[in-house]
Amino acid sequence: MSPTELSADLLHASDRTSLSKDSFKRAFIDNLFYTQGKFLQVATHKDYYQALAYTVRDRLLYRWVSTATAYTGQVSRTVSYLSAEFLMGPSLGNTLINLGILDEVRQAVGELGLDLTDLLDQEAEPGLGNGGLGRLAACFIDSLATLELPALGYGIRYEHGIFYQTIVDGWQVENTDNWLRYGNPWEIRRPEWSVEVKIGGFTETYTDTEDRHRVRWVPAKTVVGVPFDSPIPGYRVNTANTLRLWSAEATQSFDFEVFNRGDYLGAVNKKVTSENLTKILYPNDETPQGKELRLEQQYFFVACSLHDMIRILKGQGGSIERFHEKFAVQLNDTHPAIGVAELMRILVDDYLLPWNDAWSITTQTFGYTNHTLLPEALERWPLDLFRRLLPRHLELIFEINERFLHDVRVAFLGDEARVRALSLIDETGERYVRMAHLATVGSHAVNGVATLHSDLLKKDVLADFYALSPQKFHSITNGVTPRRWLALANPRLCELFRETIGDGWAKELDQLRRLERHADDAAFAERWRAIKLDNKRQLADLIVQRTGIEVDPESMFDVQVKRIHEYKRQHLAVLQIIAMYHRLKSDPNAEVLPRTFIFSGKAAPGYAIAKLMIRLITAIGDVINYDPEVRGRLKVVFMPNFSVTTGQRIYPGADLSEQISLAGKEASGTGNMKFAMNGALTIGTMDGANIEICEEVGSDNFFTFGMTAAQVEERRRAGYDPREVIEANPELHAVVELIRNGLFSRGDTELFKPIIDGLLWHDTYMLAADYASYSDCQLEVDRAYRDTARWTRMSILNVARSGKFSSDRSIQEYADKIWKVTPVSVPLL
Ligand code: T68
Repeated sequence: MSPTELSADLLHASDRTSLSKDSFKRAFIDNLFYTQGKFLQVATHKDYYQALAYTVRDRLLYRWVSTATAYTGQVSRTVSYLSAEFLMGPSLGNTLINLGILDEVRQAVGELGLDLTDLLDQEAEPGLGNGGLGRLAACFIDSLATLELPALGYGIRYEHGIFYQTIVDGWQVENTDNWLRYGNPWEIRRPEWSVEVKIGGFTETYTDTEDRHRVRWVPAKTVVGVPFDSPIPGYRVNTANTLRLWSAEATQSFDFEVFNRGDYLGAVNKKVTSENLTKILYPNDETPQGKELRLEQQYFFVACSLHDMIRILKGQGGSIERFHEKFAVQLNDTHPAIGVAELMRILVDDYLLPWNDAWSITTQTFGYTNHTLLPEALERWPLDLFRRLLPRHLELIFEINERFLHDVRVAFLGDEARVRALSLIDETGERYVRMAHLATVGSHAVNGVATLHSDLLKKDVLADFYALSPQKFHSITNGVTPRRWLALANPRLCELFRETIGDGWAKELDQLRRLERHADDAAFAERWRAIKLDNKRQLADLIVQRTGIEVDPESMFDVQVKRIHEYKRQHLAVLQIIAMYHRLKSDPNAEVLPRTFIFSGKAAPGYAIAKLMIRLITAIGDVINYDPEVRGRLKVVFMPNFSVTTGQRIYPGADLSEQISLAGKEASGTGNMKFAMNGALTIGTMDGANIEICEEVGSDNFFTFGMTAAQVEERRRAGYDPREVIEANPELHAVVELIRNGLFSRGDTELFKPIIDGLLWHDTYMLAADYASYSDCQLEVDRAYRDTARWTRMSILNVARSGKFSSDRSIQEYADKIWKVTPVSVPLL
């Protein structure tokens, strides 16, 4: 028997693989004893969780090893998804869904006297991302595995993820995240595949044995990247792909040379410095520039990952010339764009390939996804910082640039303005490397994340690149995984799906269309409403638990959850809430539709205005929630610490989804999709994927307002004066005055001055211009909500028509248009 057959034989019917309930219970007790060292009677909830996680992981490992074995025997093209962020959320629940054993496990632990929900709540969330971009990476690897596509997710194992947000006296306070405190049962450390990464130093020329001039990089230091692997199971398939996150370690944990000189502290210093590299996740500040450690992080994980791919290629007997045939590498934004220069360095310096061959391999390897239109968010690195860290890469970038600009000059004779605009180096002031240009030039495919976004990329941000190579440009609208965002988050609704249309929808979300024929069925609508009400009750419980604020589940839950940013315009919603409050105060007996406004989201720690926006939300809550005249008809809640876990509890309980960014600013949005598939109706601008959601669900089932991206442009060109608009609108004017005069700051007229001044003097995101339209649209929302039958019908149609927004559809498009990869089905060993 071969070793593989031998272990496969041992695995069959073992307590570590069997999905039967009895076997599962035995394995759970076994893990509790042998990994946690506890008996059932004395164990804590944390112990139970750990034991359960290991028990489930054992069942996964069988699929994981089978997948690795199947891939090793194949030469099929593999996707490498390079992302500085993977916002995975807890693994246990999702794994149970994807393995199809949620109910069985609930029963098994129930028979041991435990409640599965309590145990699921014990898992610390790995918050290794800031928001949409990191969560997209997580949805995408779920879909890659579900579609049985060979894929690896490559990223960074931050010791501290996104900060934990608390609200103190109405202000955001950032607390250090420590997700690894109790260990991580889902990861396996793989020191045998560690990679040495060089940083700093200088370059020198030499003559090789064949008398050719070559360049050599003499680095200043070396760090070791150690991979930690986690399994990513597909939904009800045998495939379990790998998420490989790199952790930085010192080459030697202790510097004996320094020690022997008698410098005891200095001896450990080097180790500490190296390990700082992957200590923290950077928040997405508006200005990403100038953070040396951040560039180091980017290079570190990209270098480790490319090295790892070459190891895999070699392991299969492949030659370096075929690198691009084996790997399709996707750059999730520009954070891994240094990979273009690193692959060139490897091919040209280490493998001595001719430049043109190296360049052809490189461009056939990479694809680049852009996620932002905000010019200030485009990554640029000051040249001297870049040279200090990556001297050889800078030389290569200069060379790439020289050759590229030659092509530009040939394509646009005499157009030196275009040459400057396209250059990889920004020379308008201090010199910078433009990472989006490097990514675009180094990739065979560039894509935006929604139709409008891709169009604007072609028209503005990357217009000159589009003129040069239009065939490179694609549009792939984002999606979200229905496994986490429906099956796991909204079990009640999914039970209704199951009874009505079966459960094929979880793999083929378009099947939700079959719900359409029940949209006018009164009994079905009644159940639909009852489910929403139950979800709202649960959410209300969570709200009182987290904020102390009591809310009425019968009121409309009007929700805006996402990062706090001026362009997302949480403050536009605030102005509208104050107007409603003002109306109610003017006529206390007015017929007002009770609403609960729920906000949640983090502000980047260095983004003062965003933090002040949070303070404004909590401040209006403090006034409105406790005003007896309001009689509880309006409530404003700020839920602290928005995360994947809190999202899972919020989306299913929402009636109204606020997607109110200024048109042309939100690349796509993905929360908008999660709301729609959970039966919330959207009030939104024609921005990002809102446009496509509106198209899919039908404009009768969607509340649109505000200027289009084209109108925004037009208005700006015509000369926009916000004061004019505010003065001409008595309602808006009154609202601004209330804030300005200190109603929400106990008379302090300074506190919210930056927001008010911003509004009056600049209004960069044109709140005033969109205000009236938003306010009218909210009245339309009120009317629709009062007609319960109409609202329910709209809600059902939103869900039924949300199939397009499955990340399975997005990934299929990437596979067909960009990666050219096909599925590999995995037989169990
Ligand atoms: C988001 N971007 C887009 N960036 O804003 C959103 N940035 O419209 C889109 O739906 C989503 O990406 C997915 O495509 C981000 O989330 C970041 O989080 C980020 C992180 C680090 C640096 C810059």
